[in-house]
Amino acid sequence: MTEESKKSGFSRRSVLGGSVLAAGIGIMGVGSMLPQAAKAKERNEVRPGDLDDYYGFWSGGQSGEVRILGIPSMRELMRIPVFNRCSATGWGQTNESRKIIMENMLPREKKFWADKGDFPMNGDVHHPHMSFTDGTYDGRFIFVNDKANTRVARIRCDIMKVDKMISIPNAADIHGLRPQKYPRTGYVFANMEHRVPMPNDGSVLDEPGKYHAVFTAIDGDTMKVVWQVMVDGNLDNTDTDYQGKYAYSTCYNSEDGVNLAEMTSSVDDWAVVFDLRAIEAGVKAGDFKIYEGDVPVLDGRKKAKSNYTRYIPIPTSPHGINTAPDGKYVIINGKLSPTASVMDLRKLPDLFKNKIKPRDTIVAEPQLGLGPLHTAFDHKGNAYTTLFIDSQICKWNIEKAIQKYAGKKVDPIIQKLDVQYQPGHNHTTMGETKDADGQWLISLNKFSKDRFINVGPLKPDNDQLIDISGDRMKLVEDGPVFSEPHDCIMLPRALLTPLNFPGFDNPMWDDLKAQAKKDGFKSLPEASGVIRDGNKVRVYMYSTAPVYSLEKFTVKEGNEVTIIVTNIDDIEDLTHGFTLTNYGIAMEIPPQGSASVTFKADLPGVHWFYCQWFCHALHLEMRSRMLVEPA
Ligand code: K7E
Ligand code: CUA
Repeated sequence: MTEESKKSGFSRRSVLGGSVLAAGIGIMGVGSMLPQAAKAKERNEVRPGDLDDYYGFWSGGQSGEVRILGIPSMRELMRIPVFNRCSATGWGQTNESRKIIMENMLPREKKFWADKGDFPMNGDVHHPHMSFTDGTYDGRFIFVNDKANTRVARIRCDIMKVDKMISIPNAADIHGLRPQKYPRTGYVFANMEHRVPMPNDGSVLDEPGKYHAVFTAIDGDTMKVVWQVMVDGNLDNTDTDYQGKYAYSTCYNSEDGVNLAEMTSSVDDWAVVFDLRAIEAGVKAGDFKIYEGDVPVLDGRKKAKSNYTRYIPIPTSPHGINTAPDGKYVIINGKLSPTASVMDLRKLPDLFKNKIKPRDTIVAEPQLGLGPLHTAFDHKGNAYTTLFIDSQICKWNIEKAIQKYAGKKVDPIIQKLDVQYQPGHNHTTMGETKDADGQWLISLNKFSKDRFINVGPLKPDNDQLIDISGDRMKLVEDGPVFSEPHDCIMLPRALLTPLNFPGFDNPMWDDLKAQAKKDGFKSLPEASGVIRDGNKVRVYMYSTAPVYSLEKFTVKEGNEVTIIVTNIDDIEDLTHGFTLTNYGIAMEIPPQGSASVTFKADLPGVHWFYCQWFCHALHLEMRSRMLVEPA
C-alpha cells in the first residue's frame, strides 16, 4: 500500500476489486433473467470456436523463444523455439536444428563451445520484426535478436520454424533490430549495445577510449553480414525509414563510460543517423578495415568526420526509436528525460549536406511523463508512448506537438491511461508499417504485482490489450505471460497463410535425402531399415499412425546411432514424435516431414521408443524397441 492509500484505508486494488464486484452483482441481477446469448459481445471477445482477427508475434525474452498469439483473444497459439532448447520438439537436439544453430557460429565460438555441449542453450529475444515489402509486412520472415549470445535468427513464416541463425562478428551482444521497410528487406539492422575493446583479446580493460560499438547490416535474404559501422557511444534501439535511405539508433552512454555513474553523467546523449547510400559507396571505395569475419567495418565515429553518420543530441539516455507510419517523423523516447523528441526525416538530406545543425532536425519535444520508453502509432497521426515510471500509456498528437514546439498554445496530450504495471514496449496493430490501422494497442508491462493469483516469488508479466478504435483508449484485457515478452508485432490474419505440411522439398532435409539415396533407398519417405557403416549405424523408419515401420532394431554398445524418422501421414495436424526412453531424446516429426537425431548407444538393454504427440486412438501403443547389445 502507498502512504496515501494507507491513510484512506483503501488500496488501489481494494477500490478496483470493489467496483468490479459491484458491477458484477449488477450484471448478475439482470443476467439471471436473460438468456446467456443475449449479452452483447465485447469487441475483444472471441467466442469458443471463433478465430482471432490478428496474429501476434511475441518475443520470449530470456526464455529464448518466440510465441504466436491470437489477437484480440490474447490466447497463446504456438511457441517457436529459437535460442532455447525445446523438450517437446527436440529443437537443439535434432541434427537438422543443430545444423541451423551451429553452422554460422564464428570460428572463435566454435572453438569455445567445442568441449562444452556445442552451442549456447539460452537466448534473450527482445525484438521480433517481420520482413517488409514496400513499407508493409510481406509475410516471408520474422527476424529476432539474441542479446545474450550476439546472434540473429530468422523464422520462416510459412512453416513457423527457424531456418537461419548467425553470430555477429565484432560485437558483444545484439540488442536493437529492425528490417529495412523499403523497397524491401533487404537489410536487417542490428545494434551492439555493450561496448567492448576491439579486438577484444584481453589486453584492454580500463581504457574506455578503446571500447567500440558497431552497427551491423545483415542481408535478410542470405543472412550474411554485409557491412558494419563503428560508432561512438553504444547503440540501443534502431529503426528505419520508408524511403530505404536511412537507419537510426538511439545511444545512451555517449560518455563512453564503463560504470553506471560514468554512463549517466552527461545531460545529452544522441541518436545516430546512418546514410545507407553513403555507407554502400564507402564499402565500394574500400574505405573500411577488416577485423573479424571478413566484414568491412567503416569508421562512423565523430572524429572520423565521415558522411556515414550524423549525431543528433537528445536529452540523456534515450531508448526506443519509432518511425511514424506517415514516413515523416521519428519518435525518440526519452527514458530518463520526461520527453520524446520528434525528428523530421525530411530534414536528413540537409543534415548530411551540413546545411543545417543536428538539432535542427528535431521539430518537437513534448513533455509526456516519467520514463518514456517506446512509442506506437495509429493511422490518425496519434502516438502512444509507454511511461515506465508513471505506469501509463500517453496518447498524444504528433502535429500538435510540433505546433506547440513552434510556439502555438495547443496541448498535444490527449489521454493518459493507467496500465498495470511499468510498461516497456507497446505495439499497435500494423503500427510499424505504413498500414497502421488504429485498432488495438498492447502494453507489455514488466510487472503484474496483484493482478493475478499469486504463483510464488517469480510472477508473470502482464501484457494488456487496449482498444484504441475510439477517441479514448480503453483497457480490455489482462494477459499474464512467462518471462519475458519484450516486444511484439500484430498483423491481420489474412497476411499469413502458413502451410499444413512442411513438404519434403524443404531444404532442411537435403542432407537426409542425400544420405538416404547413398544408403540405397529410393526416397526418404520410403526409407526403412538399418544401415551399418563401421561404428556408425543409421536407422531409417517411417511413421504412419499408430506404428513405426520398424518394430525393433539392434545396435551394439558404443555405436554412434542416427535415427531418421519420416512421417508419411498426409493428414494435417498429424504430428508424430520419437521419444527414446532413458536416453534423453525426443523430437517432433511433422506430417510429410522428417527428423533425425544422433547419439551414442552406451546404455545396454531393451529401450522402448514411443510417440509423444497424440496421434491416434492407439497412440499409446505407438512404440517399438531398440536393443543395445553389450560390447
Ligand atoms: Cu526493446 Cu528493453 Cu530491449 Cu525497451 S528494449 S523495454
Ligand atoms: Cu504417433 Cu502418437
